[in-house]
Amino acid sequence: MVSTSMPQSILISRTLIKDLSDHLDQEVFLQGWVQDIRNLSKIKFVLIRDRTGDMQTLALAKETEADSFAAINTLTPESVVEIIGMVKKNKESRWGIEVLIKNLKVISSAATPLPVDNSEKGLTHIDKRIDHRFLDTRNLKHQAIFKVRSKIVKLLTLFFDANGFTNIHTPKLTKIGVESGAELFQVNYFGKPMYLAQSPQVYKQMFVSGGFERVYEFGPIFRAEKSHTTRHLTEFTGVDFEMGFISDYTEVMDFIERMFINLLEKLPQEAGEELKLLGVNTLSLLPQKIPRITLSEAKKLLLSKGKTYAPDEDLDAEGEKLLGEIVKEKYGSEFVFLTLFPWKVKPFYQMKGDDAVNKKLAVGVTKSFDLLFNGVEICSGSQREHRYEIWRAQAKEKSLNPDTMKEYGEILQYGAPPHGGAGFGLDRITQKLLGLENVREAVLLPRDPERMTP
Ligand code: AMO
Repeated sequence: MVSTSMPQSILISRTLIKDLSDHLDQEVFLQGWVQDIRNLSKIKFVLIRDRTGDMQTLALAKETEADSFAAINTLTPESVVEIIGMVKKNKESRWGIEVLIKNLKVISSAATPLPVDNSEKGLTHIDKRIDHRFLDTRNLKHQAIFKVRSKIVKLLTLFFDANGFTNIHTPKLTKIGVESGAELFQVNYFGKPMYLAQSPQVYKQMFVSGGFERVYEFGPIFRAEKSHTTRHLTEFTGVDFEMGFISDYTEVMDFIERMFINLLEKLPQEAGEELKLLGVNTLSLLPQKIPRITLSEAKKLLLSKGKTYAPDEDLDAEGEKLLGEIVKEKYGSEFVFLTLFPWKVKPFYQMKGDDAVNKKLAVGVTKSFDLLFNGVEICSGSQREHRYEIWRAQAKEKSLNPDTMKEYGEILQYGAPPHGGAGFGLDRITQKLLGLENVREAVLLPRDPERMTP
């Protein structure tokens, strides 16, 4: 049943739930969703929610307009309503206040039953929640994840900006893929094959060489990997950056370290309420300095836990997890940089370590690093090979034909400064910062080998 009073928004402007306590004993106009209804004969409680919180409202037979009072009998959870009411003190309510309804109008009635349980218990399985994600994000705790994610983007953007980086947008339909091991999705482009971008690697290097010196991009990345894990997606959001005129790959790590410290420091000011709701204290994660250990040192540490690896092998997920625990114990840090990965496991465009380093480690390595956060790789980067002839030779060594990558090679032929950069998974950063079990919790509409909708 819909009340037939005038559109209320004409009469009085909206008050957000978070501001209600500033309006004690005043009439307010609320708009939101119905979270819960308790229907007693003379008193009816309607829990209402907007983007800023939830609030108890109540209707009394004597004080609420008759048609509004009656409308509550047929009200369904998640319907959109408008309420005009008086803010009253109530020591017993969990907010210390409540709103006494004068008029309630149903704007959009929700069908029943709801496909997901949006109550605080929220027992619906994640797959079903994602099937109906727009309903799931009405749960303020779930919504908080994406509000924090949004602030992470803001803080990273500000940091890049403050450090002289230019934001670029590069094509996601491409002709080549350069990430070894990451498979390509082929697209039929008017009868010709193209691929969904596996990374903006070539383009970010292109525009360092294009005179910008420092560039960054937030964008979708596609990987045709049939991985069924809690950290792999077929489409994820990459945070990529590239910086020119570096003297060494460690300069890239220094930059990332400052970027993370800045992020963890500022996040509580930006998303304090959300972090509280999610029970996360990012300041407790704050590193003074992120330990840096070579991959071969990491393997020695893992040996003590019974994990063995060949010298030119990368760590597996179990090794990364174990290493996360060891690092926490040994260095008191949630983060660790692993450096100098074997040439065999890294893409051809990375600069090789010098002979002295290779000899010391008894295996050819690249000037590369991964950043692990709580035992999960959230970032990888390197210094790139900017010397054209060596770049060609390295491609050939990995059985790639440099002549099929002319646009890439050209970047290095007309004056390319020494440069390096890195790529993060925004989804994994959000997942690990908030201590979420599954990366899908941190992605509004995830894509994996099984999920193509909504
Ligand atoms: P890499 O392939 O290691 O490096 O990817 C960079 C970061 O992206 C994230 N990531 C993923 N997140 C979710 N699902 C996936 N399937 C997935 N694959 C990768 C990880 C990873 O650390 N061009 C280089 C980066 C560079 O050197 O600049 C690259 O793409 O957090």
